[in-house]
Amino acid sequence: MLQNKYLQEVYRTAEARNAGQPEFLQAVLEVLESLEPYVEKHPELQENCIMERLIEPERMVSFRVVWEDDKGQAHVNRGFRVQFNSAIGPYKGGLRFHPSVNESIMKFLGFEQIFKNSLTTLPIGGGKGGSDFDPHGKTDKEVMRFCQAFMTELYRHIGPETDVPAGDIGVGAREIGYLFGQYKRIANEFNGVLTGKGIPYGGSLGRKEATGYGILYFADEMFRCMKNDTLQGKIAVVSGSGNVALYAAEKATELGAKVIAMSDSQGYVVDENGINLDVMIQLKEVERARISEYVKRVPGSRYVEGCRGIWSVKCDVAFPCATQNELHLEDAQTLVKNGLQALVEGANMPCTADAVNYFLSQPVLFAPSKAANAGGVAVSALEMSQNAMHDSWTTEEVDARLKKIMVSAFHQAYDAARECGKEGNLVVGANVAAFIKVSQAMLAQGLN
Ligand code: NDP
Ligand code: 2IT
Repeated sequence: MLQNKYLQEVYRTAEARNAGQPEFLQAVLEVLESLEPYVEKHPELQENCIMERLIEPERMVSFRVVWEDDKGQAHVNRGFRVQFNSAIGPYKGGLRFHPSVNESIMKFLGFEQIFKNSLTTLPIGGGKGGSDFDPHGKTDKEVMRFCQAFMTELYRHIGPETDVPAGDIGVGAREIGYLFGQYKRIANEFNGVLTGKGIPYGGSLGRKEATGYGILYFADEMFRCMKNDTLQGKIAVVSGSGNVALYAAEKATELGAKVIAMSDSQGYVVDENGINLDVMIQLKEVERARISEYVKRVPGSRYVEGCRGIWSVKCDVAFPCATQNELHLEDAQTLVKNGLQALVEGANMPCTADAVNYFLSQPVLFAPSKAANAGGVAVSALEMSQNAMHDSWTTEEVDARLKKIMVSAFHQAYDAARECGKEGNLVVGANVAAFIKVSQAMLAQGLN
């Protein structure tokens, strides 16, 4: 509950202006609550309407995307790009292709991206985009025609020093390739306008793995500093089986944890021997198959229909890596009852607000997504650097920088929490640390 009059008014206005956008309001409220003590000590924020400006996108475009399927039937989807905040750098953030995409989801993701990008220490502002197009069940040619139609409108709004999209749910290397090809054709420029590109045409080594690996570098530092412990021997559950989940599971295994369950939107698999990641990557990344196929290839594993049931699997560390609000209060209670030691958010805002508050009230480590999953966009920014320099770095060089960035993200959040008198609360810490940098940049740049 907000106590501060100014913040109450900011939130009331936000509710009225953004009615019907629950995900966006959820993300805004969490940030306002975290910032309350800082805002009270800094009257210049109110004088300059910093909070009002922070929650209002600088620009947002919505556009029609018309494409043709393999049978010659036309289809219409809606495309978006939210250019949320450019105080510390060009807009940067992914594109999501999923039937659930709407204005609320675009805006919550763009808003979160401002803070996440600030925590990377790199000069990138916040943005997000996407479409309600569903790549599931489409042929490569259909996906290509959709991406070409989408970029035919988007290209005029983006640029390597203006706004640099990348992947998110439903947008991986295949989609980025088609999007880049169309951008290049229309703009007649080969540049770093997109990240997550294929390695032969300007992609960064390590970008594919970066979000997942980064989550584990963050978790490892958190265990060391806050529990004087490591991930060695821990039982882990990872929801999702997309880009983030697969490489989170891979690095967790490398660090000595045993990942015993993973999911997709239909159900989850449990493998007490530890998920066989060669099989899982082949199924999900190469064959684009359902996760239920796993049990046909790995004896001794079992499949259960329904994705939320994964939180009933007993574990020491849980990594929700699928989507927003996938973990509810009851799931949080079940996990804690089963002995959970840490919850590390891999997806953006995967825990509902009451689940987050419950975890924070328990003796459990809680790593918020805007800090823990910053590794993906951080390596995207490293891809931008390499493109601007017409250079390419080795996997080792990129990985060393990623590790340093994730360790720094943890310490920024941890230290800021302690300075606010909320030691151990990384939600408050991440929001405050990220906000200080962005608000100082906004104040320095005057009213705009
Ligand atoms: P992918 O498309 O590669 O994978 C998404 C996974 O989540 C799939 O297993 C998918 O299952 C599952 N999923 C998607 N929607 C739902 C849903 N409504 N209910 C249950 N399961 C669902 O996406 P990513 O791995 O890239 O993204 C996962 C999360 O991580 C998202 O929150 C994204 O915003 C966040 N993220 C991504 C980054 C990146 O670099 N890619 C960086 C930072 C955060 P199915 O295949 O059945 O749909
Ligand atoms: O949520 C995210 O941080 C991403 N989807 C990655 C964004 C990026 O620009 O690499």
